Amino acid sequence: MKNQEIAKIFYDIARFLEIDGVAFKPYAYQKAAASLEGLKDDVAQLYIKGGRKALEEIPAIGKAMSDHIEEYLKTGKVKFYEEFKKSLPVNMDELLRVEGLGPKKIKVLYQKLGIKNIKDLEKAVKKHQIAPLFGFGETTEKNIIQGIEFVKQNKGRVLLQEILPIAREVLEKLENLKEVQKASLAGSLRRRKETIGDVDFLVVSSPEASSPSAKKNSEKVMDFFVALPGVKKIWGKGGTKASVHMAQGFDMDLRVVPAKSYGAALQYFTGSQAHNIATRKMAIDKGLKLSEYGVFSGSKMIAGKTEQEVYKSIGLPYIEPELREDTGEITAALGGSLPALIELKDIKGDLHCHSNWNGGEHSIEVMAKTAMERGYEYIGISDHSKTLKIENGLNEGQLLKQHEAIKKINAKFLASGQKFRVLHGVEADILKDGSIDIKNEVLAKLDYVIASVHLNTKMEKRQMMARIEKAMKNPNVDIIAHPTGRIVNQRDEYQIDFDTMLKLAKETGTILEINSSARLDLRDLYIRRAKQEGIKMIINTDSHHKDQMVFMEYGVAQARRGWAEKKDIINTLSVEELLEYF
Ligand code: DGT
Ligand code: CA
Ligand code: CA
Ligand code: ZN
Repeated sequence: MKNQEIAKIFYDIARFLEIDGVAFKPYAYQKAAASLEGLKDDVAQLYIKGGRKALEEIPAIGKAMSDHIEEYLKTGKVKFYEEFKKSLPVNMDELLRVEGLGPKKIKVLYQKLGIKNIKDLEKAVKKHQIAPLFGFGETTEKNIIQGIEFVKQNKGRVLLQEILPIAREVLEKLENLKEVQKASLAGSLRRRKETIGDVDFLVVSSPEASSPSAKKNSEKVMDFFVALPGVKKIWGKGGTKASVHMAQGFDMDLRVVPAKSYGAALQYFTGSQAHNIATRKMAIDKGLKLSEYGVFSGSKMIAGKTEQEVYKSIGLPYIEPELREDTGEITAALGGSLPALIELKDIKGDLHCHSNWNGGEHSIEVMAKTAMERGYEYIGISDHSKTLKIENGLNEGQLLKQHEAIKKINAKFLASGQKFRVLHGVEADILKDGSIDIKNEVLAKLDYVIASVHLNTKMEKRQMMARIEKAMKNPNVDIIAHPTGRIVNQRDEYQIDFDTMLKLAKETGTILEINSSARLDLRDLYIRRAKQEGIKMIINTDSHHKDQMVFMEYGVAQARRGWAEKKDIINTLSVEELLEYF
């Protein structure tokens, strides 16, 4: 599909326009790009069938955008875009990964110092050439140095959200092969780590691997695997092991194991390595040997078929993959105090959703319908507030109007005998001084209030904590969204002191959000500490499009990695309980 390619071009054009200081237009391109990304149909097909008219019917696509799309479909290029690129021939994607650098600064760096990529940037930093530039200074240079470090550390690891859907598709294809009896994800993906080095699959081929024809079957699986669409390079292919490089930029490993060893192999290849070392040691202490082939007492195999059986044989209950990091799960397992982890089905609603009243894509009704289809009992609409101009944030008057609109929608649900409820919230900005950008009398009318830091994020720790303290102490504020500001693979957290944040949350009864988007904020270790302190959390998706509500799964996975149980997460409550809580 060409949709993604064109969306990427639109995003890039938006950046170029931003650099040139063009008003409004960048936003139009961003909206068009997002619309293409969310589109189920292939634009090329739409164009073939319906021509220009069909293109202009795509949401957020006007005349100019249709011109670009048509040109791209015909020539593979967009001239408007090519000219921008010529004027600024830098690796924009790479440089933008450096926190502290925006498109405008990148242009200055190119014009003044000829910087085209991170390598050039590093050289310039070493020579201390950045700080003296107009508009940069010592602080910016320091931020850039940190930003480069961050990019380097995270190199090559792909976001869970990006990779899991692709891996699942492959898994399904494997499962559908008649030569495959059983298949599973393994490795960090099964543990749902927030970033993934490579994808690991484990397969039992049918019939039994010990029968004479088994080898052939496992070879067929190998052949299929290395011929999957998207495979760009084959690192290796043997009788039971294959490894490939995908066009999307990551590797995938596949192993075929005999059914009698499946549990042991799954345990081994799920990892983590640290967890494996700990379990192997437990086996040794019992006079046993644990390997990817099974659990052995001398030469006798005593377990291996299932993971349950493997754990049991070394004296442990089953341990959920998300816990397998050797961070106390073995001790907890031995003491019978493993957490009963929260599950996706426990979630009764999503309270951080945006509508087209602000920068979201869909009406409140469409978002509500999507939530119902997910089996939720409620959805919370929390549009941005006026400070966030890029999102068309709402002011007091608009919020009050929205309140009436939501009342009407709820009246309709009630009239049709449906239990479903739309709750009205807001995602209000925490200003530099910690005050909320919406008047308290309006906040008080809403069902709940989310407060977040979006702007002025480069503050000293003490200032930032004072800012957050003031926000939490506002009696109208119920939830702090994405509390630390980090974005996986993109941005480190703000200068915060998490202990203080927990203390304040406890004092004020403020709920901390686990944001399911690429932020995955809170991160797992913070979730665990919040839980230990008895702080309540909420798992939200921050959806700006109805299709993003499926991201709930990732927030839940993150919560599980943080040992969270149902009782720790408030959107497992019924709507009545929840409203009472607020
Ligand atoms: P990744 O791919 O970097 O996100 O992380 P993993 O955990 O998926 O690591 P990977 O793909 O290298 O290996 C998959 C699992 O196989 C790993 O979690 C544990 C196991 N494993 C691999 N190599 C070793 C090893 O040298 N020792 C032990 N104990 N286990 C290993
Ligand atoms: Ca892996
Ligand atoms: Ca691997
Ligand atoms: Zn939001």
